[in-house]
Amino acid sequence: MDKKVIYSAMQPSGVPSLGNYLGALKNWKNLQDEFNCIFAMANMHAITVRQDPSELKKNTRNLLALFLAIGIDPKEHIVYVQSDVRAHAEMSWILNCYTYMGELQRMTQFKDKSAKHEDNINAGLFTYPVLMAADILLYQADLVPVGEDQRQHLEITRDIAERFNNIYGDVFTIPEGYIPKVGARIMGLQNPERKMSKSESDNPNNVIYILDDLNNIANKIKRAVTDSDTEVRYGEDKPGISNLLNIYGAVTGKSIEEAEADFKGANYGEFKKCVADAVVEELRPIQERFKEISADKEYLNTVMAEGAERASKIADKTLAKARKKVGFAVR
Ligand code: AQP
Repeated sequence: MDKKVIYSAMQPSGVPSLGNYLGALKNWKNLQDEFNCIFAMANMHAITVRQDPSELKKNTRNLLALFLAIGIDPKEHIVYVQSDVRAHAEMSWILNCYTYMGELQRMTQFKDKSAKHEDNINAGLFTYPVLMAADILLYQADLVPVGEDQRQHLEITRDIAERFNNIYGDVFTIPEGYIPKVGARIMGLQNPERKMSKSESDNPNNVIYILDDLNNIANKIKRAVTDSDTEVRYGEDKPGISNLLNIYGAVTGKSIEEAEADFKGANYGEFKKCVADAVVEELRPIQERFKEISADKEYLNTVMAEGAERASKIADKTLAKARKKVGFAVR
């Protein structure tokens, strides 16, 4: 029987954060045996926020090297740069015409990002979820492994696909979300009320970037805000400690209850040291492999070219189907 298809993407809008890693990348790696995977560097999404062109190029290559460093196998699976596959832009336009303004106005990411980038509330930021729907639907994905913050975008993807299928018959597979139990929403270390984001630059101590110096990572964790209590316990009244428990659980593969049990009677200093050690040991081999892979420019070029070709073949097939349905000429 054919394996099911997994699709996921990440924006090269900076160095991925520990949130991106625990909410998405770590799971991508583990899903490779069971599924046919397609992973993208979503640079078309990244330009919804102003990017420096040479930085964007560099971040895109680094993101590819990171995908490979965490263990994504580009021979077995497809890894590509979004803008290398033209079908995304075209499908996105078609789907825009099957998406309502009211639906897009409800998206919390649009509200958050427009508040953050008041000087550049562009139409791309507003229609971001439609491009994301095009990404997923072009590859007839069964499952989409994402963090909690993308749940709403996944729901709108399903709504758009169902609407289109209801009019034209079965064009798109309706995708399911695949959101991890632990690690789906990693919060800032200094502000555990807000999610950790790779593009946040105001307070570097709030975010762990997965290519940060390892000593620096340990120090950021040791400086993370906690509370005036002494108990290592998960709870709404303890956002800082809960976030660290979540990080520890996601890194070690333990449930929150198991993580709490590990620190029964421990003080905050001991607890933070264990969390820091676990994160550092998780990231150390990834950083080492990243250094090797990112130095091999020719290899990265080959992976990108092959990925673009393989992804285009699948995407073009779905695009042709949709074009025919809406009454465009089949090329
Ligand atoms: N804090 C988080 N905890 C768990 N998962 C997270 N993800 C993002 N932040 C967290 C997951 O990472 C994947 C890739 O995200 P993205 O690059 O497409 O965009 P994003 O969700 O907007 O991530 P950032 O880091 O906040 O990027 P910027 O700062 O550029 O907007 C997704 O699966 C996401 O759920």
